[in-house]
Amino acid sequence: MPHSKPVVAVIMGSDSDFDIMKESVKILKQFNVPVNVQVSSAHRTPERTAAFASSAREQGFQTIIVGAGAAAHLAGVIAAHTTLPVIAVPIDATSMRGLDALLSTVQMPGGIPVATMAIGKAGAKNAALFAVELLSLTDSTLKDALDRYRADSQASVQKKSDAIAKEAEQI
Ligand code: RP5
Repeated sequence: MPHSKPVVAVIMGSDSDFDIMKESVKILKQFNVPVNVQVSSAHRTPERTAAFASSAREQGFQTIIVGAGAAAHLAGVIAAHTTLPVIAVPIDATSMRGLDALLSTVQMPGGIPVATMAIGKAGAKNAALFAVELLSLTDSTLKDALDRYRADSQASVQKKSDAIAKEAEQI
């Protein structure tokens, strides 16, 4: 599976975004979803960005995750060139701590949707889980894997709760 054709692209505006966007890559790899990772900027490499987005469906991609900080127009630009689902992660890259990227990304005018996640690592993780959820609509193996992921997450909360209850008894 890791050698199959990528179905999800993770695009970021700068290599400085990778520390956050690797959270998306980790989740996609955990679910054995073939992923293509690229740096492409809406303002520094506009032609490259448009060329990728315009041909993404043809290339076999089913969804695109986009991370960008500052005046973050990358997800909107990519969405303008494709009708594939675009999932965005606003990144904390300036003194505005990601609020600039969040507002630039989430406030898309009607007609060109961008599904915007939370700022930072939680958003990058959820972007990948959301992509897996989309893929699971037509892939029952991924649906089963998501069910297992949720069950594991519930079990880990139960474990933490038991540990805290035990610690509280000692106070
Ligand atoms: C955005 O500007 C990038 O997505 C990044 O978050 C931010 C800063 O980029 P660098 O100056 O670190 O390349 O375009």
